Amino acid sequence: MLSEKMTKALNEQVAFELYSGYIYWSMAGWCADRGLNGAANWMMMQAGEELFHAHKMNAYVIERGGRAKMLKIDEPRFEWGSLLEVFQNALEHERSVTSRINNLVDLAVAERDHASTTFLQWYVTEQVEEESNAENIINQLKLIGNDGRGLLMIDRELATRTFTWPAPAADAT
Ligand code: OFO
Repeated sequence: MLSEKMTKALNEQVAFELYSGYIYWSMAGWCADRGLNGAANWMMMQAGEELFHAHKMNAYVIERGGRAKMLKIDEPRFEWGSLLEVFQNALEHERSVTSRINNLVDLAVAERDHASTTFLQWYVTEQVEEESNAENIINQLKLIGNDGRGLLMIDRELATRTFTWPAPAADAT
């Protein structure tokens, strides 16, 4: 069974993962508003991943006998100056998520909660990908600078991203 402290920390992270989804939905809206439909697609797929991160963690809290509590979700940022700034902001956010996941692992280790330590490894690995994805796009956007054709090419590439909600058996919860 989860400790009260671990339950509270996981419930807070569930809300933060939903907040991540809110952020990416907001970024998708900004991109679509500027005709960057590929980037908007990328953000929508990312938001889908975030909802899955929240779902997976909430299911774990319930499975371990914790009391799942839905907490308040903040309103995300609405405006950015450029697509580069959007992705820089996304990377900054992902780094804060990584730090929160690391804190959760520290708590699980301190409590000798081996099940949670193992469960959280999935998120540790996922964060490597989350940061790397944003970093790669930032590097490409920096390379093209103010070149409109380059931006269109990147936008086409971002349009190809897909996300499929994992099947329950692959849920690992
Ligand atoms: Fe859930 O990893 Fe991004 O925020």
